[in-house]
Amino acid sequence: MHAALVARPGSCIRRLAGTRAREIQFTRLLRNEAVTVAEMASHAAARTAVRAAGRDVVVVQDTSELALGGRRAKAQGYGPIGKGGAVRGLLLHAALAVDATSGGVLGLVDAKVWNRKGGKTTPRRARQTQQKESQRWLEVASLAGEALATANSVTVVSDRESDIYEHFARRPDNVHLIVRACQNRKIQTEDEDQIDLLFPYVDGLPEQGRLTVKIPAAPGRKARMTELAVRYSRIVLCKPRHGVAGDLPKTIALTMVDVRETSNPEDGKPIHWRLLTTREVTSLGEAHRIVDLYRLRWTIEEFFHTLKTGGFDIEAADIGDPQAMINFVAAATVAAVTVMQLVKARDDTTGQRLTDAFEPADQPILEAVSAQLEGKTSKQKNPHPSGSLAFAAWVIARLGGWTGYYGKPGPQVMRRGLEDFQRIKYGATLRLQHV
Ligand SMILES: [Mn+2]
Repeated sequence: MHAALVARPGSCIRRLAGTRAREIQFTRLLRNEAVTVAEMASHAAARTAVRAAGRDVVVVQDTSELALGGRRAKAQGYGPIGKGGAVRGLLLHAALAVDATSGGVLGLVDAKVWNRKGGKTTPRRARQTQQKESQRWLEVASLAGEALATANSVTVVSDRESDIYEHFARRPDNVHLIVRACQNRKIQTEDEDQIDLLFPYVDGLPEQGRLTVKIPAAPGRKARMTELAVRYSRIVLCKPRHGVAGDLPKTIALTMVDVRETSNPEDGKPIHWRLLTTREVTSLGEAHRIVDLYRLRWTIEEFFHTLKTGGFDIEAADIGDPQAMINFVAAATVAAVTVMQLVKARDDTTGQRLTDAFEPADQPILEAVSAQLEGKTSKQKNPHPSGSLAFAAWVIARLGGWTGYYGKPGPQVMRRGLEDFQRIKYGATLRLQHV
């Protein structure tokens, strides 16, 4: 199934399966209870853990809504996503491990795919759903602590949705957090009896320095170099009065790093990030590091882009059975991580090793394929050192139809090439077994 997904993930399931009979077979496979999202995710996480050993790792996590339709999707049993409930679909929460030094993607840490209960949602029901769903942030932190236990350090990074008191209170000892704050929480100041509010307190601090950073391009925004004014301070959060478990500590000591753009950009709003972190910050350099680690969160946005419009077109998969679609999304998630690694490795800027995305046993096969591709066009040599991920990206891109002359291979090409490689690998494995 994984091979078929890499082959034609962007097509509807009927085209994917080929015929009506195969479609039924395929849907049955996806419905098969033995294929679970949890199993696919934990299998991928085990491979990621090997790659993460001894490194400083950032785990970026976020949720994405998969819009699958309106009335028809509702009739098929898809729950509401977004506001208003007219759009139906699934939710995907994904967490990726990234090398904190190079920014290279190391693999999937966790993936959850779920379907919200449909029907009219009362405010009470909506609140319960929200509370249950908010556990996803905490679960990634706890999973990252276990699965990546051999990493040199683990920092879990997430956006404003994850600004949850419990998230900070329950983080594992070996996991640091960087969370963009959205709640103007009560904080304790030097005078223990005096309670202040977080945002006005930080706004009132003197500027402690400036940083120049590159803001990546986004829909409706060009990439730009910009200057950020920096403020940081140790702060003590007070436990919220309502809606938190009784066993949580009354206060949590954290650091806030506040950065804001000093000029107005041509397009969009100026940046203002209030970052809460469990890491200590005592200098401008350390504050800079927190901002850099937070900026790696961008990787998860790129990943969702690959999964949606950029390569896999997952929202166009026409699968009527929500359970089958959940499994389909999970399998595509696993495949899309590899595709993204290859796209990012094509210019060899991340300096990643081949084993960051492939099994060690894949290397001789990739080398053999590379030699064959080079032989056909003498002008075209694989310019990258053997054993580098860039070397593998060159091979996979050529297999995917990239000529090597024009443009750069994107996710579509890598996806096709990876499918071809899996076929070659399967053939090679068969031959080895029969000698
Ligand atoms: Mn988010």
